[in-house]
Amino acid sequence: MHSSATNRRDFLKLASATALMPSLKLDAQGRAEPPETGSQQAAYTLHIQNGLIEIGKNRFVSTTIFNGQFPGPLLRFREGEKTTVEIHNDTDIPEQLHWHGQNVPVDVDGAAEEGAPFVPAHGMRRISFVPKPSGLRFYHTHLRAGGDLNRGQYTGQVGPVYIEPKNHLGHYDREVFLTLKEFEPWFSHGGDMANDFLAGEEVKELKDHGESEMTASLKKGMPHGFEVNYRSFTINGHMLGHGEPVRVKQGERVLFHVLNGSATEIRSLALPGHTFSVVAMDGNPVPKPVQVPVLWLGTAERISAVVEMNHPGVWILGDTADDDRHHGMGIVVEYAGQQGKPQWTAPKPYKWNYLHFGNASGAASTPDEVFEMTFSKHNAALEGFNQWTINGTPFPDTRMMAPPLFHLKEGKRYRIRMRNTSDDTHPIHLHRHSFELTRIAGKTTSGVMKDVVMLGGYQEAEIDFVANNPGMTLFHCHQQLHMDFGFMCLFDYV
Ligand SMILES: [Cu+2]
Repeated sequence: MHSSATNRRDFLKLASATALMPSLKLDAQGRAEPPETGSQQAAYTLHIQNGLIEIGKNRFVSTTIFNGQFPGPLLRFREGEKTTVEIHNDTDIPEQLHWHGQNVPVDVDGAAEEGAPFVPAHGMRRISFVPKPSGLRFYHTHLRAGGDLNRGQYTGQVGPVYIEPKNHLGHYDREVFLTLKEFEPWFSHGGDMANDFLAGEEVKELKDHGESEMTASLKKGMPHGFEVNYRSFTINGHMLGHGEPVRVKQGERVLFHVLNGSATEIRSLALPGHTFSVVAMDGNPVPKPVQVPVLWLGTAERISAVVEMNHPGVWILGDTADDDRHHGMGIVVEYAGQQGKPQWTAPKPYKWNYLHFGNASGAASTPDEVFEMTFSKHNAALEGFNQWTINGTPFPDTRMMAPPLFHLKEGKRYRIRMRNTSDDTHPIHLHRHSFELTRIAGKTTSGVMKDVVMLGGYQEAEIDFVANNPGMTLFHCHQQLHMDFGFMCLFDYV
């Protein structure tokens, strides 16, 4: 699971990496310990550095990581208690560290598009903030990678954050954190990503529009725009069969905190003979913690789910995509006293539907204003890369701030009505605010609070948020290729 102390020592020897900072205390599993309350010092020190990680036996990946390990150390905060973090950048490239899913000020948030300062190359930033809301969050780089697969979230710059809630997520015996991540990316024309797993109907008008534009482009002899593929797939930095198994006992209730740390991929997870009781999405408790056979997570989504260990054996907790699982996307779950080869059984096809977790009756509160947004793809328009637009406007491919497309007034409630004229699924993300799902797969809902939501190909969805955190606010698709090639816009407070 977590990189063991031995692996970490080996790594340090191999890579001659900077020593871990003394203020970062690690437990036996390589996780950082919770900060001391009231400490004037930095609770955590993070080092962005180039290094090697051993994802399989004698198989090392060279990438950019935090503190010599992948995933970065689990940072535990207490909701509402001010904390200080030092971010050192030991690389040659100015970096951004984004606190994903937290309602923090712009200068802490870590997105240059909003105006947050960079962590200078070979420099340091010391930031203080009040962690919130509670639950599973994460930190990751927020650099544009463009066509450079050694930058941005194609690297190993991902680590989990857990903000201790005032009320715990029901009854469980212990927590297991799982970070899903691919390595060794390459480009090809077109991809093979699952696209039929989300509940909801395609909207004919959106499909006609998207398909006619694609047909015109292909007729002109343009190939499909570039997509990213990966050679290796990992959970907690280890390919299936290479890390420590998750060791469980019969009757235990294990709370899995799953983070999709991918740059571009949608992931699924199943555990043969078991079901997941989803208690929180993106760290926020859901109104209805229903049981599901498969978890689906778009890029940057998180799910906290309890699994009752009532089916003894040695199992693969793995991706339902055979090819990705065969290339490492899985982890062994081993019951005490059981042995043998880890077993996999494919689950029945299952449609992922956010509606299951929300309040069925009663729509959400009425918004003060509705923003209409149409997302479009222009096939291979930017030197072979697809260009993305919001209402016809692509975000400029520079680090400069663009003029805000939408304006907010503090305290008002806004609805974003999203329409997708492309065949791709988009994990849509709003910075520094949480939003409520209000219309999904053609039905109204309420009560599910998130910061990333998947919008299916040619589908529509609506999300609401309250403008409660003044400052420039970035909205984008979290698929790195999409955000890097135009799929972003800014909101400002007026
Ligand atoms: Cu997208």
